[in-house]
This record gives sequence, C-alpha cells and structure tokens, in this order.
Amino acid sequence: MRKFTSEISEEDFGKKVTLYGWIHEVRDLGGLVFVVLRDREGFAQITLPKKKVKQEVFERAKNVRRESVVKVVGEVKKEERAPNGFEIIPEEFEVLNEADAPLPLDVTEKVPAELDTRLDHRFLDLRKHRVFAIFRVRSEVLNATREFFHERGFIEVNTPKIVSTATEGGTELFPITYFEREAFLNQSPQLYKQTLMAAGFDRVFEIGPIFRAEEHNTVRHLNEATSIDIEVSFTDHNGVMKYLEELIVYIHERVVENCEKYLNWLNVKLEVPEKPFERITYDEALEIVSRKEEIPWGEDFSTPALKVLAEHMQGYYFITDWPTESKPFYAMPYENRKEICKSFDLMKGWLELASGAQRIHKYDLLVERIKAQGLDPESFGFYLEAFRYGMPPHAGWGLGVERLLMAMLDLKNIREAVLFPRDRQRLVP
Ligand code: ATP
Ligand code: AMO
Repeated sequence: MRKFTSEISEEDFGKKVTLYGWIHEVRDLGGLVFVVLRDREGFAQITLPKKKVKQEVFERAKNVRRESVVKVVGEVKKEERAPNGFEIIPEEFEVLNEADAPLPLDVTEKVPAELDTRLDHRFLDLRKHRVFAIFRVRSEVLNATREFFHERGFIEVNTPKIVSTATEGGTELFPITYFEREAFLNQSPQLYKQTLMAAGFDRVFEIGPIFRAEEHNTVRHLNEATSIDIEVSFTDHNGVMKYLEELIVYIHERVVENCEKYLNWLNVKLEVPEKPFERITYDEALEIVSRKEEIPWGEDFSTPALKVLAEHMQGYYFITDWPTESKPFYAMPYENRKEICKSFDLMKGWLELASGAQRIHKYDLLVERIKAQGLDPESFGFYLEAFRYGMPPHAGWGLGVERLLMAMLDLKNIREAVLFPRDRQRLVP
C-alpha cells in the first residue's frame, strides 16, 4: 500500500509498504548502504545490507544520485537506531527519474544558500520541510478563513483583476494593454466589493491577488500579493473590526490545532491571541511616536515611527481614527470631526496587516472626497452610479495573507510566504 513516510507506524512492522519520494541522502558503508527517502511529510531510512537484498537493488540504491525520484517497496522493520524507529528493507528500488548533478541548491541545507539563490531554484527550495511548512500553514489559514466566513453567512466572490481605475492612493498601478485600450492590474477589489453592497449581497468576502507597482525593495512589500477582503452592509468600522479580530483568533486556533507538526518544523510556538485586541487612536499613537520620531499630524507613520510604536504595543492591536487625508477617498469622515475618519489598521508590532473603514455611502460626499484627493469622478463612473440608486451603509477591510503569515510565523522577509514572489527584480520563476 502507498503511504507517506509519516503514516508508517508500529502497526506496519513486518508488513510491506510502498513509498514514493526523493533521495535525501545516501550513505555507503561498503557492505551496508543507507538511503534516506524524503517525501512531503517526512523521512524514511531505507537500509540495504548487501547480503540481504537483491544484488540489482543494492547496486541501484548505492549509485542513485541525490534528489532522484524513487519508488521503494519493502518490509518495515523496527529499528531503534533509525531516526523514526523503523527502517525499510527494500524488495524493489526503482529510480523513476534520475536527478542531474551537481544540484543548484542543497536541499539538506548543509550548504546554506542566500534567499535569492533559493528563489531562483524555488522548486528545490520548497522541498525543504521548513520551507514547505510555511505553505501548509498558509493552506490552513485560507481554509480556516473560508470556513469562518461561510459559517457567518458571507458569500465568496471573485471580482475583475483587469480594471480601468486606481483605488488606493500612494502605490502605483501596473498598466497593461487591453486590446486598443490601456488598462491596469487591480490594486484592490475595493470598488467592486462596495458595488456588491449596492447589489444587495449584504456580506461578501474575496481571496484574490492584488497588484501594486511598489518600486522600493522592502521585506514587507510584494508586487503581487494575496488579499482577504470583506465588505458588510448595515454596519460600521467597529462591526468589521470585530470580524477581523475574531477571524485572526479563529485562524490561530485552527493552525495550532491542525499544524502542530509544521509549526515544529518551523520552530514556531504559536499562541492564540486574546480578544479584544487593544485599540489606540492615531492621535495616541502619534503621541507615543513623537517622543522619538517627528511625524507631522496627518501623515502616515514611517517604518522607524512604527518601530517606536511597536516597543509600546504587545501582540495584535488596532490603530483607529486616522486623519481623513491620509486614507483613500472612500473612508467615512466623523460627522463631528471631519479631519479624522472611521478607519483602522490592524498591526502586529511594526507590521501593518490589514486596513479598513466604514465607507462613505452618500453620493455627494463621495464625489466631494474624490475631487478633494485630486481624482477625477468621471473615471469612477460605474462605481459612482451604484451610490445613486440605493447604496446601504457599509464597511469592510483588506488583510494581506503574506503579512499575516509573516506575523504568525515570525518570517523576516515577506518573500518567504509566497511560492513564487514578484518583486522589482524578480519576474521568474
Ligand atoms: P548491524 O548489526 O545492524 O548491521 P552494526 O553496528 O554492526 O549493525 P555497522 O556496519 O557497524 O553495523 O554500521 C555502521 C554504522 O551504522 C554504525 O554507526 C551503526 O550504529 C550504524 N547503523 C547500523 N545499522 C543501523 C541501522 N539499521 N539504523 C541506523 N544506524 C545503523
Ligand atoms: P491597503 O492598501 O492597506 O488597503 O491594503 C490592505 C492590505 O493588503 C496588504 N498589502 C500588501 N502586502 C504585500 N505587499 C504589498 N505591496 C501590499 N499592499 C497591501 C497589507 C495591507 O494591510 N482597499 C483597502 C482595504 C479596505 O479598506 O477594504 C486596501 O487595499 O496587508
């Protein structure tokens, strides 16, 4: 029977199993050869005593090159000296595909490699259990997210990624040629998720790519990222902040429950955060920051400023009530203090994970805010129309999946959280 190496237990002792995997290591001791077979879930020691296995099997195993793909059929034997307490004495040892040598990257990590080299040969890098573990956790995060929202009556949607307008100020758009016209890769599903509120969907979520032409090279920016977006009708910023903190807690619970092995591979002790997360206003954050960094009121916090703030804030926290001018046009200003708006960022330490807001749902105010930000209401035609014929009050947020993984797994570079990252220098693989 085909098994993953991790599925072999005492019950298999004395029984025959079939394993498929890669050659992690070969140790040739003359009359005895040890082959370490690696698959997605672990390792198995294949032991070949010259006198006990077929000659051709012995020769094949002895000469097989590292990272070749093999099929091994053999009996499982209890062996306390072997890493998992068992070994396989092979009857069959078939090389399904021989790997070339030398390898461009050492999967055993005896020869360490820089991130760039790792990313250049990502398929080999991903064979490392520690690296693979990040994507097991990522898969659990996305699965938990879907369950969380389905249980709460949300509808999963997919909105266009080829679009005609910008939504977020600050970062640039990637232009593309769309037949005879210019178009762009979408920065955020913002306009579409809001439009769906006018369509009466009430609660939507989307997990999809966002594209941002960030020119700078940082450890927390990608040019293609994955965003979890929600939009909810008949609620405000406080309502969607509750969804956000509940989701973060739920994701942690699910990962702790289902990814223990992968967290161990990553050497991460993940703790489930407590609700509610601390909330501080922009003004309060500015007060803390200004003890060390000078940020004029109204501006976003720089990275050094956020690092000052992080010294004072533990775990996940929200920064609320941002200056209206620092947030996109769609954020709802407070009625009694128009210079601040009903918006928030979710932070962990110095890292921003999500931002969101109650949205403006009144047409006139929205047009006014679009103009105030130096944008042309004409280019928001389809979006603005939705506000004229029954747009409910609504709120939402966007959460970066890679940023969340960075925070949960203590990754030092966001590129670690993407299979094939896109940055200023990198378009392949
Ligand atoms: P055996 O009687 O099982 O062949 P051994 O100690 O005589 O064992 P050696 O040929 O001396 O075997 O093995 C060389 C090295 O391999 C030793 O360090 C030994 O501890 C180790 N070794 C031998 N068999 C195993 C095994 N099945 N799993 C892990 N290590 C082993
Ligand atoms: P914002 O622009 O803050 O808000 O983006 C939301 C979240 O997306 C992630 N993110 C990124 N991750 C990696 N690399 C990037 N270049 C990058 N850009 C953004 C971050 C960020 O917090 N429309 C609003 C959301 C809303 O209000 O609903 C928006 O896009 O984790």
